[in-house]
Amino acid sequence: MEELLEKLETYRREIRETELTNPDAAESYRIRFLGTKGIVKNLFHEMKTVPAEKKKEFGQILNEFKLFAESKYEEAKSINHQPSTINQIDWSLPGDPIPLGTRHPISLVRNRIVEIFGRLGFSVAEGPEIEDDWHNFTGLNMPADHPARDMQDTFYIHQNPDWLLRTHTSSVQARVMEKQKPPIRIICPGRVYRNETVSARAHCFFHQTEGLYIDENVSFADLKQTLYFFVQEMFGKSVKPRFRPSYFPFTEPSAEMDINCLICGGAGCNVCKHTGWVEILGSGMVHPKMLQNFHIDPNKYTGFAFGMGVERICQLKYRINDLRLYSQNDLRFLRQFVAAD
Ligand code: 2NL
Repeated sequence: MEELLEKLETYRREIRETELTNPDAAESYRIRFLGTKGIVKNLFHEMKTVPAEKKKEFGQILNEFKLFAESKYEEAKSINHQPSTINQIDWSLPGDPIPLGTRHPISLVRNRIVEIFGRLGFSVAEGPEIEDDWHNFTGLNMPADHPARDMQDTFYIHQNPDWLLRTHTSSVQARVMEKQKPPIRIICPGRVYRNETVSARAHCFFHQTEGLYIDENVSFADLKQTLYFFVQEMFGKSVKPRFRPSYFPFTEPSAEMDINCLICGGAGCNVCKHTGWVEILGSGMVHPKMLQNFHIDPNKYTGFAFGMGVERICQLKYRINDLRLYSQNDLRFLRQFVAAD
């Protein structure tokens, strides 16, 4: 009995003096003291040698010793837990890359158009893609027998023959003229729909940006200078623009603007159809009938308007030869584009 108590005291000292600062030390300690063949188990076996009248007292002492040995181990486990994980992490490793997307080329070009006209005081106006006949056609001087209204060209909504998918963003300008008095200086970027068979050159939806400027004394000179400024900012100062007379139902007079072909530099290619020139937008002075339709006095106000296809500008800027690429979501295509400036 005396001998056993002495042994216990030695073990207590050993436990107090053991430092369990790493998982390996804690594990050897556990095996030595708390394992199935460990010291605690052996001491309980030695109960057999203790005289019957001392068994109760010694049992208590042994139980206390067992708790003491266990608490040392539990404490070591909780302290070691965190440091051991920290030691396993290599903090010098670079982090996982967060994949960054890129802007769609149509968005890049649209944003650039908006930014350039923004510097001239144009603000962005938006409107619905499902339109009614008045805002898309009739109000815009396109009467019932106009060829663009043909079922072949326009997507109509089954439930109501007055509803359709807008064929141009002029409908947005119509909505602004309806609500706002001049001066009006807006740019309308948006998606438009036409009933076309999809090919490299045609798509059933594409993107337009139209502009409208109505105020007193707005002249054709303002129109030309605004659009010259735009192409120079878009394609660089060396771009060569030219105007050609044209016809649109919403404008009179009307003009189309060409620039020298940036794909072949004038040598002749498919994009410019071997002429050296590519058409980039349509424009003109707002037709007085349109102003009247929206209760704007044509004797007091004049205006100019223009419209361009974003895909076409994009084609010239980034040399994209197939319209279908814009909507196929092929990452090999989409990852190539960064804002030019
Ligand atoms: C083109 C031609 C054009 C307009 C769009 C317009 C809109 C209103 C009033 C007057 Cl509300 N004009 N828009 C005018 C001339 C041409 O677009 O070829 N676009 C791709």
